[in-house]
Order: sequence, then C-alpha cells, then structure tokens
Amino acid sequence: MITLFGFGPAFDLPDPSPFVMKTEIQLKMAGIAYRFERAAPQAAPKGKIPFIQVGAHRVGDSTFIRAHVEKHHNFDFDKGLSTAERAQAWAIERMLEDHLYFAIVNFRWLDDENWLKGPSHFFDGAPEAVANEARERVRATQMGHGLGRHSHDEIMELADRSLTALSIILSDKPYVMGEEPTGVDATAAAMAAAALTPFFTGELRRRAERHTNLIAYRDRMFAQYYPGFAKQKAA
Ligand SMILES: N[C@@H](CCC(=O)N[C@@H](CS)C(=O)NCC(=O)O)C(=O)O
Repeated sequence: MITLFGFGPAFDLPDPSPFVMKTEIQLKMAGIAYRFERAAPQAAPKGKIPFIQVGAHRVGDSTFIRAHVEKHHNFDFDKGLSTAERAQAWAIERMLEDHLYFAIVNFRWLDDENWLKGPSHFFDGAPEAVANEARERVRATQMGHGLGRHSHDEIMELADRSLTALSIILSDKPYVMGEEPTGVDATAAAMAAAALTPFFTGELRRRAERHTNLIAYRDRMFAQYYPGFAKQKAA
C-alpha cells in the first residue's frame, strides 16, 4: 500500500500544496489505494512535500511519483494522446508548476495580510523567529527563481499570462487535453484551486476569478476527485 505524505487540509483546500493535490488526484485517476499521512518537508527524501513510501522505498517529487505509478502500476495517464499532445501537456504542466506556482507562493507568503492569515500559522507554538526565518527562506527562493525580483504589479502581470494561457487552452473543453482527463489535469486543477481559494484575498485571486471557465473546471474536477470536499464546501 502506498503512503502519501502531505500537509493535510488548510486554506480551504484539501492540501495547501498544489503538488500534494496533484499527486492525490493522480493516485485517484489511476485507481490506486493509498493512505495519507502528514509530514514536514524535513522528513522528505528531497526536502519537499509530497513524497510517497512503498515498503522501504521512498519517492520524492510529484513528477517522479507519477513516473513510479506509470512504471509499477502500468498506468498511462496520457492514454489516447499523440506524441505531440503529450509534449504539449508537459509544457502546460511546466508553465503551471515552474511559473504560476511561484506567483501563488509569492501571493501567500510575501503579502503581509495573506502571510498573517495563512502560512504564519504553520509555525503556531514556535518562537516568532522560526516563522520569520521560514518566510525569509521563501523570499530567498523567490529571488533565486527570479520571480521575486519583479515588482508586485509585474508578478501579477506574469501570473495573469499563465492563468490566461490555461484558460484559453482549456477553452470550453471538459478537460485540458479534450474529452477525457489526463495527467496534466491533476496539475491544472490543483493550481487553479490554489489560485482561486477564497481563503486568500488580493490581486492573484481576483485575476484567477476573471476566468469563469477555470472556476467551472476546478468545481468539475473537485466534484470528480474530491467529492467529499466539494460537497462540504458547497454546504
Ligand atoms: N517539484 C516538486 C515541488 C514540491 C514543492 O515545492 N513542495 C513545497 C510545498 S508546495 C515544499 O515542500 N516546500 C518546502 C520547502 O521548500 O522547504 C514536486 O513536484 O513535488
């Protein structure tokens, strides 16, 4: 049995990490039974969440977890896609994970109001210095990535381009690549949910909410893969 290590529900989401939601959705897509356990990044093989454990074997990083499922459970997340479509799906995934994600982190951690409401509470009970150090590490990572070097307005402009690109690519299709869900939908739904969560306030969420097809897509994907969570939110 696979154990998936994540953070657990927060920020009105099944998990604050879009990578955990991605992996959880992919395990559900593949019909694989798993247990969920909470863990801190320090416990992860690559220092980042999610990771999985199967017996004594641990796999870190959502993309390598997907590769593990494809190899060991003989499941093709992109079944029915041509080679060119698989390449497009990979490019979309990279845009969301290596670009939009960093704008979401910036919005949550470096905006004072969102920080106080959200990520600062990861450190409840710890000395304030621990929370401040973690926030400074995120600031340094943002600088290393490059996104954090831009002004707030420039970051929002760049985030908007990725949100708009996803919205245009999705168009009025039920799923990113067409009529059936494929691997990239796990990332796209997770990132859309992370950007749209009503928990945080500000420009990024406002810009995401302009794309009504992304809201409908998030709702559709959650009804399918997180039915309990979707119902609870609707109640
Ligand atoms: N490429 C990784 C990214 C995972 C990632 O960035 N996880 C974040 C949470 S969303 C994390 O664990 N951050 C803790 C840290 O960097 O210390 C994946 O696809 O799993």
